[in-house]
Amino acid sequence: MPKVVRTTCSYCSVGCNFDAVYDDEGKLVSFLPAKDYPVNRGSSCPKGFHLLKALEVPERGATPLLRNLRGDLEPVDWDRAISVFVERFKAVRDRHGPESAAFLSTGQIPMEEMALLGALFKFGMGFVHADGNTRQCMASAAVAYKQSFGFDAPPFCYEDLELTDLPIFVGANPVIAHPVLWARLKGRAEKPPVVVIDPRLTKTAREADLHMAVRPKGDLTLLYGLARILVEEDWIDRPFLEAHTEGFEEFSEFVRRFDDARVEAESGIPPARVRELAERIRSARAVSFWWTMGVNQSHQAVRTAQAIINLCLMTGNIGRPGTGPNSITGQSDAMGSRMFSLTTSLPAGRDFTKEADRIQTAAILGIDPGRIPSVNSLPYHKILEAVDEGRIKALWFVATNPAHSWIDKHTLLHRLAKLEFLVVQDLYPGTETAARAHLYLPAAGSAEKDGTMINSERRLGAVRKVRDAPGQALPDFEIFLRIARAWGCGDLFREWTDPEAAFRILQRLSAGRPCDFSGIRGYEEIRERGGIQWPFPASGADPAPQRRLFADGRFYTDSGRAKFLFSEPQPMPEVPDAEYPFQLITGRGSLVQWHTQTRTGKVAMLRSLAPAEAYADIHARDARRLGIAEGAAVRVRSRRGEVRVKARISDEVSPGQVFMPMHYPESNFLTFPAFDPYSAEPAYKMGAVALEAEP
Ligand SMILES: Nc1nc2c(c(=O)[nH]1)N[C@H]1C(S)=C(S)[C@@H](COP(=O)(O)OP(=O)(O)OC[C@H]3O[C@@H](n4cnc5c(=O)[nH]c(N)nc54)[C@H](O)[C@@H]3O)O[C@H]1N2
Ligand SMILES: Nc1nc2c(c(=O)[nH]1)N[C@H]1C(S)=C(S)[C@@H](COP(=O)(O)OP(=O)(O)OC[C@H]3O[C@@H](n4cnc5c(=O)[nH]c(N)nc54)[C@H](O)[C@@H]3O)O[C@H]1N2
Ligand code: SF4
Ligand SMILES: [Mo]
Repeated sequence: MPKVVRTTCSYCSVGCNFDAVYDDEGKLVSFLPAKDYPVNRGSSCPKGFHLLKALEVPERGATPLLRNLRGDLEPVDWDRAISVFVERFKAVRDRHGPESAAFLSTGQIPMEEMALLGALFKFGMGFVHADGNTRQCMASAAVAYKQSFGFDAPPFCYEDLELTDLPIFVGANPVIAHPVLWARLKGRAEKPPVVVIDPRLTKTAREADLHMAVRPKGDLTLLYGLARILVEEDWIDRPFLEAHTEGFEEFSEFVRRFDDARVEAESGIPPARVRELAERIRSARAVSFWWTMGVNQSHQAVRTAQAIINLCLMTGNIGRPGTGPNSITGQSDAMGSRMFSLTTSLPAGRDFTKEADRIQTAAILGIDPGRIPSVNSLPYHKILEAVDEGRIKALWFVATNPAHSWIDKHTLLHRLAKLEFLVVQDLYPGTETAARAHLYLPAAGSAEKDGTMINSERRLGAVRKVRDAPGQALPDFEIFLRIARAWGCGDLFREWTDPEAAFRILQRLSAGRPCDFSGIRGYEEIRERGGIQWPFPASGADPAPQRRLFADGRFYTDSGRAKFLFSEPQPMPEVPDAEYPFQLITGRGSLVQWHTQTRTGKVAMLRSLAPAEAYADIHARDARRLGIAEGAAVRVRSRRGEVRVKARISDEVSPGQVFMPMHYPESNFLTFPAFDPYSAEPAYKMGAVALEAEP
């Protein structure tokens, strides 16, 4: 019998599983999508299929690297790397206090590692500030759910895609970003009509029955306009509203201002189309909304997400099969990070600022409550402002590449250059961020270690070691433990001997919380059951393999009711004008490219399927007017910077729009640093630019 090890893909949040099969000599002979895993059922996309390829490259970091006096990164052993790490962070803390350093992490490492990092940095090393790249991605959805439902609780299971009569995608392009989910929808025998709300004619929009090419950030007005029609026509679920929600009367009063004329002026969608969608919502038995970055990355993201939630609440499209206001997350473990990274909240949604929560957390962890900071961390952009102002002197980046991915890159690079100490922990020493580090720590990748990740439908999936890490590269978990011991706080982490021991600690932290998974017997049971969705409490767990939340209409707020939250739409902070006449949109460009391409860019097969150089999609009419030919070099300028890329004449954009994929280092030189007021998520999908043909 050949040995088989099953692991979770560490690219997107769909959470596909793969089987690594070994021959009798222990040699890995195949790596294939798991046939009986309930998420992907034997299918996958090319990224996951080539997951191991990105790890098997010579560019991997095999030893720690320390910047020497000549300014070069030079190999050192782990003892030296860890002692420099501890010495420098201690020096910063002793001189400037507990608020003078921060870590910025990810949604792409297992939750056991994430939790250890947070606990080490805050309770062990005694610092206050930390955030994740999930801020770039999911913060708006997390805050929207928390405010409306009382907990960050995406209510759906993937099966809802197979049960819905009317899936409505808002600011989402799953054909390239969540391909296996898209395939599950498209694989249905009876095809439901699909609605896509996106300013671009994306690959997803092309397959829609109704594509609403909304004006960028016009969604909020459009969604309020829809709500107004539903109220006026009384196409609402009164019994549900009365039994399970609060604030509907105020909301129905508020949406009266969104008459046809206003909705058309602000969203660009004509009244007949808005009414058509309202009628479809009214006549469908099970309506579901699926949103991602077109909603989350905006100056009014939280309210836009809540406008979707409100539509579901008022029509009773929640808690039933095929319904829901469903935010699909981005990274493989974004949900684990939201629950356990100890960045903006204590584990399992507890609050740093509440004494009772600190005491409870300390008791479960067996530590002194005085070790837990009583203030919240600054959000990502405020951490960077503090670097600029000299209040933060040291940063530690774990599994993220912000020198490429953060908004308004010139400003970011200027700030990174001010740091006294910059540590980057990554698979590769050549990332744009690692290349700027004083100290680089080589990490093992997901298929080189053990742990757990939580996918978009709240399913805990197992990450398992299927190959050895190169050279001296170590699992992040082991790096954190070594730092803890060298810092002198190893005692606090006595119980955190390995990832599965850490998992048991996280189970205790989850007990009694909405995300309770204390009923799982251990890693083996996650594997046996094909992943397990939270909640899965120690007593009374529902063993059904597909579960959704709120079937009983009870929410996690104090009153048990869901809240209607809304506010007046705000103008975009930067709009096209005579000098910068084009609307910039950024996002995913292809199925085979992952973010900053540190991984997918190293796999020949994937590289061959995407453009090698940065490009901008331009509508034919604009290209003609500006004398720009297909493939020609163009200069794209914003008030933040200027880049040279290739022109791609495309009908995916409308006249007046320019789309640039985020996978190339050029895009974020142009983006405008605006942030949602509640979630502090960057508004990557806006900004005004000018275009010129290069001579
Ligand atoms: N192949 C691939 N897959 C990925 C990733 C990857 O890098 N590559 N990344 C993963 C991650 S972390 C994430 S977060 C997800 C992101 O997945 P998606 O959110 O689906 O991807 P994006 O392209 O960022 O944005 C989606 C759409 O938002 C639209 N949009 C822009 N502005 C607006 C607006 O104002 N209103 C509306 N309605 N739409 C707007 C854009 O035109 C775009 O088509 O993908 C995940 N999957
Ligand atoms: N203009 C624009 N910018 C954007 C976006 C956009 O739509 N437009 N989208 C934003 C979004 S949604 C996201 S999520 C971010 C993503 O931005 P980033 O997080 O910066 O992107 P990645 O390329 O995924 O970087 C992850 C890094 O982690 C490393 N890594 C992988 N596995 C491990 C591990 O196990 N351990 C360690 N230590 N390292 C590991 C990889 O090598 C890689 O360098 O980008 C954001 N930036
Ligand atoms: S769809 Fe997502 S989880 Fe599945 S194989 Fe592709 S990248 Fe991995
Ligand atoms: Mo993301």
